[in-house]
Parts: sequence; C-alpha cells; structure tokens
Amino acid sequence: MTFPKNFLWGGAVAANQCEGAWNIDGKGISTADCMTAGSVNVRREYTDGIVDGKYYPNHTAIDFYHHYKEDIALFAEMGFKCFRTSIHWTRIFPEGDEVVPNEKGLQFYDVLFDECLKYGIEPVVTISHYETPYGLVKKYGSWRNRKMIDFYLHFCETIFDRYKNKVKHWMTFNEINTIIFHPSVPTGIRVDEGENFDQVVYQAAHHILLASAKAVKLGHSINPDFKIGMMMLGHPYYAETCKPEDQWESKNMADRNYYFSDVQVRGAYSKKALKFLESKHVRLDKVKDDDRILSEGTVDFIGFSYYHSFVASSSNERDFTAGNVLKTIKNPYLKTSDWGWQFDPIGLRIEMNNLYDRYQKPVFIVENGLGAYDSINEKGEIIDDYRIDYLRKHIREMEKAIVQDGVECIGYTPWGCIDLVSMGTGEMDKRYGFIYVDRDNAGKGTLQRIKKKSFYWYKRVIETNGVDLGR
Ligand code: BGP
Repeated sequence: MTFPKNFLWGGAVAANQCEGAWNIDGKGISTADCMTAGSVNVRREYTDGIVDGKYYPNHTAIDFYHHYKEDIALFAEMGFKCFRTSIHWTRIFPEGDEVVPNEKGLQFYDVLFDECLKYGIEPVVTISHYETPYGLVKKYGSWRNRKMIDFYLHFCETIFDRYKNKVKHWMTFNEINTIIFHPSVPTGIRVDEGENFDQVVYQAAHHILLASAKAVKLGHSINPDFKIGMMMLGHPYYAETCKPEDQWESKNMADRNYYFSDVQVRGAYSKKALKFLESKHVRLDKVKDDDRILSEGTVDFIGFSYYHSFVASSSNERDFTAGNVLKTIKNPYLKTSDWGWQFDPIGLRIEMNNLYDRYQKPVFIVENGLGAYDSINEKGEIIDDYRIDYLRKHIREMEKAIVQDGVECIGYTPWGCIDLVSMGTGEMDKRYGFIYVDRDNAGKGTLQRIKKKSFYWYKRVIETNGVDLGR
C-alpha cells in the first residue's frame, strides 16, 4: 500500500516569481512588479508604481517566459504528472478593467499548456497568485472595492473559456488566509494610519470570498468536469504546554486560520468567525445576495502550502523565529533553515488530518519545500542532500496520512521546482528547485539551467510512485 495510482506528482511555481517579461507582449504592471528586492534582514518595499533606480527582481525573474520549453522538458524528464503555475492577470488584462483581453497574453498560456500536455503533464492553475493589476489598485482601491468582483470574474470567465479543454484543476486565490497579515502582497492594499486595519482587510477579504464563490459556480457551468479548489497557508498549532490556557490558545489560533476555508468549503462564515469580527469592531458591508452566493460556490478540494508548524502560547514573552508570512514562537524540538523557518515533517501529517477531519474534502499539497543556499562544486554539480532529506521526510509523513489515516490527497507539488525569486525576500539565493538557475540576487547570471542531485532523486520518487525514497 502506497500512493494512489493517479497521484499527481509535480512541482509548483507562480507566474510573477518565474516568468519575468514584465512589460512584454502587452503585459501591464502588477503589484508584484512593484516589489523591490529585500534580504533576510531587509523587508521588500512595495513602491507606488515603478520607481527609477530601484531593483525589481520579478521584472526578469528566471525568464521562464522565454525558457518555458526547456524548463518543461526538464519537468517531463523528472516524470511530472502535473505542473502548478498561475496566470498573470496583467498579461490577459493589462490594467484589469478592460473588456477585451490581450490576445498575446492568452496565446502564451495556450502554448505553455500545450507544451505541458505534449508530455502528459497536467497544468494546475492558480488564478491569482500574489498579484493584482496595479491599474485596479490605483483606479478602484483594489479589493476594498466591490467592483473587483466583476473584474476578477471577467478574468476567470476569459481563462475558463479559453483553457477549458486544457486545464482541469484550478485554485481561485493563493494562500487566501494571508491577506489579513500582509494585504499589500496579494492585493496591493495599503492600510492608512488611523484606519481600522481589521475593518479594511476583512471587508476586502469578504469581496475576495464572494469572487471566489462566484468563480467556482461559473467554472462549473463552463465545464462541469472542472475541479476548483481553495488554497491556504496550512499549518498546525501546537500548544506550548498542557496548561489549559495554552491549549485554548492553540485551538483558537487554529480556528482563526480556518476562517477562510470554513467559508469556501462550507459556504458560510462560522458563528465563531462572526463573533471574532464583532470583537474587532468589524462590520461587514454585505448585500442581500451575499450569503446565497457564498453558499452556492463551495470548492471541490483544499489546496494548501505547508512549510512549518506554529507554537501557540498564552504568554507573549517568548522567543520568536521567522516563518512563512508569519513568525512563530520557537519550538525547541525543531531545526531551522538558514532563513529561520522550522522543519516539521510530522506537522504535515497533522495538518492533512486536521483539514480532512474538518471538511471531508480531498486535499492537495500544492507547496512544500526547503529554501536553501546551493553551491556548485568543482565538478559543476549541486549536491543538495539537505533538500532531499527535507522532502523525503515530508513525503513519508504524507504517505502515512494517506495510507494509515485515510486522508484523500490529490497530489504533491513541491514549491519552486525550478529556482525562482523568493516571494518573502525577493532573493534568488533562497533556492527551492530541483533545477538550479544561474541568476543572483542582483539579477546577474547566464540563466543557464543545471540539474541538482535532487533532480535525479525526485525522478526516481515519481518513477516508483513514492516507493523508492532513496533510503
Ligand atoms: C508561499 C507562497 C509562494 C512562495 C513560498 C515560499 O507562501 O505562496 O509564492 O514564495 O511561500 O516563500 P519564500 O519565497 O518567501 O521563501
């Protein structure tokens, strides 16, 4: 007994972090194009448009736009069954509010998906992955504005219709639950001083949830075979001790993290979520049909990213360490990466169980991986045993969740299957890939692709459907 026969082994990227070609073939400016480079200690700056003299790593990224054929051939060599990417909204609607789409942008995804299908690789598409057309931010205030629902829906209708015979698995928004922590990254929203932060972000989130629900309904009407999922940052919370106050904190934090998935999977805000909004003095501006719309657009599966677990404590006097989007209290039982993220393979099994128990819907692990410094040795090789070790341990736990716990899981797409620009820091040196890309933090390099040791390891994992994990 091991992984299901049709398990979707693959890899994941996001358009804005790999494509580059930010102003080519009619593409407009997206919020991701306005993110400067940062580092472990320096936060990325989100500038008001493109400012002269600043370096924007996503503008060129790894130039996947011009290298996709070569890159997909490498994915095919590893035996990928699927490839998760996103569609750059601004390639299709440069400003966001156009009626007629940009044909050149549509053509790019046509050839990209055809190239995947040629090798039997199924494209898995995130509709909006951490970017919003900058035109919509400037003209309408982004997701603060209800009008966004229609712009997003028009985008969805265009791509659903165009790619209905090429794409089956879709996800409406990447890591939807993170908008409440860093609204500028997914939406370009800046919350001004003096504004009620919670009121702004939860109202924007309400619009996003409505847009997601409408998109699910629309997608199913365009092609009933579509599987449309939600996507969240998934992680379990461990109570720091068995003190009841710590236990309560971890339960409460976990429920808070399911705020979005509860709506997207069950079709309504939980009572606890409504109480939470009340406690924050948030009054959701809802119109008559909103509740019906949410109930009619429930998702088919739960996509989630998993990088590490969190510790919850009733005390704030604790040591923190960095994490994906959010920092967490240090867990003394776990090791950390060079960027301070803790590794916790068992946490993946726990979160798969948490989600499946809560919703009884299939899960799809659409991101997981280790950001690490890689070096090329004198023979020109990249021996990334640390990455292999990380992934192997996570795959083992995933297998236990499927085989021993009965969790339905559609597939596994490790993050950044080819090196790309880090979302959090804008660095190239924070590498996740099976394929190395010769590009540095300053945007220098030949862009040459080199297979790492993990490339051959993952190929064998897929070939044996997860039986041979190499130890
Ligand atoms: C997730 C995002 C990705 C990705 C990943 C790794 O939260 O969905 O876009 O970048 O995290 O994070 P980072 O790039 O900051 O290492």
